[in-house]
Amino acid sequence: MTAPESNQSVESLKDDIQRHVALTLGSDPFPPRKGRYYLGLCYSVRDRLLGQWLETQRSYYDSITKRVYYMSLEFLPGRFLMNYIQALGMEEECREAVRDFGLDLDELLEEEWNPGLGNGGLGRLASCYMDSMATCRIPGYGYGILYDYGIFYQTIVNGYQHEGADNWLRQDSPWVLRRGHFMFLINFYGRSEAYEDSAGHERFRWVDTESVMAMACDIMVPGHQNGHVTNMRLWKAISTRDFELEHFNRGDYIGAVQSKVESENISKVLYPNDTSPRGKELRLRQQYFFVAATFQDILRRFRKNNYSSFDCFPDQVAVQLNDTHPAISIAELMRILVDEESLTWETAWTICQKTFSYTNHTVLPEALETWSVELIGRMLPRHLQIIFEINRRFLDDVGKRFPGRVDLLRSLSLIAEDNGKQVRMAHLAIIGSHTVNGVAELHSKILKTRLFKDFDNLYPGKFTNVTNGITPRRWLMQANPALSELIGSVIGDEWIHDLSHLSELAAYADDPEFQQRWQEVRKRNKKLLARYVLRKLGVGINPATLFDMHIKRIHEYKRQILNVLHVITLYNRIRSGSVAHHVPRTLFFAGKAAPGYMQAKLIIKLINAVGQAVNGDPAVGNDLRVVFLPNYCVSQAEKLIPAADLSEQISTAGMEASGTGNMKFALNGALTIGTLDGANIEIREVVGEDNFFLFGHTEEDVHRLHSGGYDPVQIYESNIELKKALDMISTGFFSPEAPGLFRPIVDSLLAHGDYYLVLADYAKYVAEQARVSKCYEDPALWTRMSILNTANMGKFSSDRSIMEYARNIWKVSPLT
Ligand code: B1H
Ligand code: IMP
Repeated sequence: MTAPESNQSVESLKDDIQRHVALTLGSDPFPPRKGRYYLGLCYSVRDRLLGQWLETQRSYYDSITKRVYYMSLEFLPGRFLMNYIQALGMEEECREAVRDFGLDLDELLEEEWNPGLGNGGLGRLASCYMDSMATCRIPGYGYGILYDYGIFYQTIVNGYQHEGADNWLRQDSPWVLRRGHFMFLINFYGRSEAYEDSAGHERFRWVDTESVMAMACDIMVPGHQNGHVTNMRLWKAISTRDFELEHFNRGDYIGAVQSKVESENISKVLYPNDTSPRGKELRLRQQYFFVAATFQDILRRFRKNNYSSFDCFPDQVAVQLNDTHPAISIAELMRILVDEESLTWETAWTICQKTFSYTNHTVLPEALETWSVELIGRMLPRHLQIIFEINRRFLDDVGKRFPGRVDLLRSLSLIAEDNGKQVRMAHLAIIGSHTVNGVAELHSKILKTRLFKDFDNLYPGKFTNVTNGITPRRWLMQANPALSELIGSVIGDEWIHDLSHLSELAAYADDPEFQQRWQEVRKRNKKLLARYVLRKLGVGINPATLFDMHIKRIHEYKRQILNVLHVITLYNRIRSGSVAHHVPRTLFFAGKAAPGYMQAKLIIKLINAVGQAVNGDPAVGNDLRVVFLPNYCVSQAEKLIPAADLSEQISTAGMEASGTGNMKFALNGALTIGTLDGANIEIREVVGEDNFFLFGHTEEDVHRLHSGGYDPVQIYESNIELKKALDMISTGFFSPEAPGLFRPIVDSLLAHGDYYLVLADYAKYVAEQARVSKCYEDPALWTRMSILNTANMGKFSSDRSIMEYARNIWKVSPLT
């Protein structure tokens, strides 16, 4: 069903675009208008992929293959149009076709809204993995929720973050295929009722429930020029007819419509990951809604193969839990197998454990999910019973293996008792899975030796590591066409599906001619970004300065504040003339703060306030500039990263599980200044110590300092530059209209113990930044380091990660 060659010619593409403008959109094709022709192009490209999608889905059935279900409450796919065009290999045709209409492809691409169905790294990782599953031909699906409102739209007003609603579906998306005929019934609330079956056994059923329908909405995810198109199925909540009828029959028309609207709220909005979503009833409803719909779909497919028993279920189905957000799946599959399919508990449990695997993405205690027993009992009464039974059997077993160890029972139990009874979702996920993985070597080690030490003792071999990766298609080929072309001109294009080929670039690291071309590309990217910043912010920046970027969610552990202290230090040095000459820098900050995270929002205000002071000070001139780009998203990252000289990866050691932004920068030839945290460690290993700016306390140091004896005030008192910077913040230098405005930031560092060890790392950070400036002054050295970064990043392709999951965890092979 692949479109015949002739179809892809420019002329037929043009015909298709105009046909869609006229017959799909009902618009006059003349004169050609950007918005309409953008959609005409979308539909024309979509047509060309749909055949491949159908064929791929059919091939899963024909080959009776094991399928992978990647369950994630978040996806951040970024814009689709260019991704589809490049997957089909029709970029040149598209450029020419729209040019013939007097339009520019790059401008049309900007018409597309970013689907913000995720918070940050975890959601973007899920999308990189979808891309790699398609490119590696792993038979799999992504499952999630089609939120009407994605992550909020950020604007900066008077230096403060403002949150706006991201109504991305207002205009319908050409990429979302709504399957209106494809709905599943999802139940909530009610009660669990005991009854006796015909054989006289006690059994349970879930009755008196409220229900809502889940409608399937599909988005295609194509592999790179391989004809394989994977499906991402996102559920949308639709009210049930029964629900409405009940009210209508009572003559309550408005009540009927209102409850319809309320039941559809389930898929209305993505939760921002702040203020631990703990206790938020709607969030648990979202989780179960998506889990229950997904399992009905999984079982529908499984049943199509007419298996005589469920024993072979794990040979057909692998389910990956992207963090604990879908962990209620374990209780749901048990409920289906025991209550509906009448399997014994033991058989059902074996099937569960063979089916699930769980990826942990964080060790921060406030981010580990728990749900109150009260809430689960009310919303999912049968599931709570099942969780209690899983726990009873589990603790029984532990008790037999370790008699007398009450402490162990307490630490391993699914139920935490200290803060009212809470279900620990990570414990459920660990017990119900065959494999648990962390997302970078250090993170996986912390899981085994600290966070889940007792589980690791109990289940040797269950814990493992799969270091995260990123897709080279979006993060090099699409985001950085100029560098891709330069790379292609010397080593060919094989890196696009085998990133290890980049190592061939190392041979050119010292070649003056290649170095010059490398510099030209980087300069060009920086100019493009300067133009974008001018357009967006009205701020002029100089592309000849060192572009220093800190772009990620705003969080205290990511230590934007450490960077700000360095900026203030540079500012003071420039003002006092205490440096002989300064290497001019432009600091880029971008990222969203969770709406309920006050300290993070104050950090945004501080960055902007420091920017205002620095940028407006004539004594500084061009030597230092600070810009905060509002509304960081995938498309903005694609513009920023290829223009970066320096990548800031400065989290407190042990706190950033992996990071993936760090990989995107290094792949594009930026150098990293970073701590020994998350994947930084592995990046440094491959790019080489000499090509990485390292500073800061190690994870073990952090652990030791947290155990006692750390005194930030003493550091403050003994470091003149640090003291000055902090005093300026606390006494209102950057907020003359409200001198105490930033006091909470300084208090967290001095009065409240500096949990993130900002002061402990300050001096080493500033010293390492001086080394950065020195290296930057030697273009041949810097360029060599930059080339070697790109050349050595092959390991961090998400293709490598996905093949590790496939081989070691899912036990699936690529389709041939
Ligand atoms: C990561 C999250 C996360 N870890 C809770 N945990 C959420 C937790 O909405 N919530 O409730 C949402 C997201 N996200 C990130 O995962 C890590 O911080 C990164 O270090 C890591 O690179 C990324 C992907 O593994
Ligand atoms: P699903 O994965 O069951 O939702 O099916 C997706 C697509 O796969 C369908 O639209 C069909 O094109 C194809 N398909 C579904 N069932 C079968 C089958 O039994 N044999 C071959 N192809 C199928």
